Amino acid sequence: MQKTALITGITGQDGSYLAEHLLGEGYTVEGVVRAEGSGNRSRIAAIEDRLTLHTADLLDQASMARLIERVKPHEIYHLAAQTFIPTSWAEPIMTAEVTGLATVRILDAIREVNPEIRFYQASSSEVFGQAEHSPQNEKSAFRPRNPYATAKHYAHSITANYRDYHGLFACSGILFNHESPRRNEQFVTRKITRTAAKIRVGQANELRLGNLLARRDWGFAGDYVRSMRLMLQLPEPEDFVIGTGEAHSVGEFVEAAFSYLGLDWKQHVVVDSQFYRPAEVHPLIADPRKAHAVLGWRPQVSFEGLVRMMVDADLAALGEDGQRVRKSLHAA
Ligand code: NDP
Ligand code: GDR
Repeated sequence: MQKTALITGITGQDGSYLAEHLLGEGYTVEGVVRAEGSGNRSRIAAIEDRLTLHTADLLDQASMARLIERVKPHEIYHLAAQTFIPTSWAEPIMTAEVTGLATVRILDAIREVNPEIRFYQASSSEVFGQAEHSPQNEKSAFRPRNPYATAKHYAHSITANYRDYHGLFACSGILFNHESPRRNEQFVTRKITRTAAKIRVGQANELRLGNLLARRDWGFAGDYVRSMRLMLQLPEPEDFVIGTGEAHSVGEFVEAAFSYLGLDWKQHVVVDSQFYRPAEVHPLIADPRKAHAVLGWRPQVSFEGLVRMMVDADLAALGEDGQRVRKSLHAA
């Protein structure tokens, strides 16, 4: 039977990788886009002719219910959210609506229209926040430290409520940071690789960053979307922690990117207090053993491999100069 998947947030980093993955698995893939969105469909441009896109408002439950009724998906992957933590301080109520409450609207629409639909919630390691212990697993306490994390905490809990009370097949994937050449430039990894590539070809000279000691468990987005589909194929719905189990500092990411390009980062990186977080989270490191054992999921791209992939893509986007540097790195 050919399955139909409906993806919210299909224009984002994960949405685009997930759509490609599901198409490869033989799914019919449909996506929800917003009328007044960024309008940036570049991440799905290569596959857009194989997708059906629908305009709907995530905050309007009736419009979501009508859409679900029309599309008749077997699986819904709810990835749309306001995802940048500093924005969640500037716009906490919008973040609560989009990142938090949209989830219950979709769950309730599923309950009304067809409770057999399987639902994936994009939960986040940010729910652990001020974690007491590292690494974190599915049983670790939630101590969200910012409005984004608090909204994700609500969305995570309401997903479990609809599973336990209404019997829906609803899972949360608690994903740790995952990056790619499609990562938005405001996130630190892409900011580093893009600026380092520009410095290498002489289009920039300086990279301004916040806390170089902040640590994250960074993986490759293309690896992580595979876990989403696997969760929805289980006999019973369960939540999973997804990450590499390995943490690196922002400084280590900088060092890896600059040294790959043959640059000395100390000559270019400026620490700027405007990029510091007042409520930094404690070391967030995944304990993904349950995902290994139950899903058979493991990441394939290493930390070094991820940094190089992102630097290579940023070089390639810089025209002839960038492509020349890229070739020289690969010839070396
Ligand atoms: P992106 O920021 O790349 O994509 C976000 C998506 O949400 C885009 O498609 C965007 O649409 C859409 N969106 C944003 N605001 C709205 C809105 N008001 N109404 C409708 N759609 C909206 O995020 P990622 O792909 O990186 O993340 C996917 C999900 O996974 C998110 O829920 C995120 O919180 C979660 N997550 C991500 C992690 C990561 O490290 N990447 C880690 C843990 C969780 P548009 O293109 O129109 O702006
Ligand atoms: P994060 O990602 O907040 O973990 O959220 P981000 O890349 O923004 O920050 C990671 C760490 O880097 C430090 N940092 C900087 N961050 C940014 N953005 N810019 C800087 O200049 C800079 N300098 C240092 C930050 O302080 C932080 O410690 C991402 C998002 O994808 C969320 O949606 C997701 O839920 C979590 O990952 C898991």
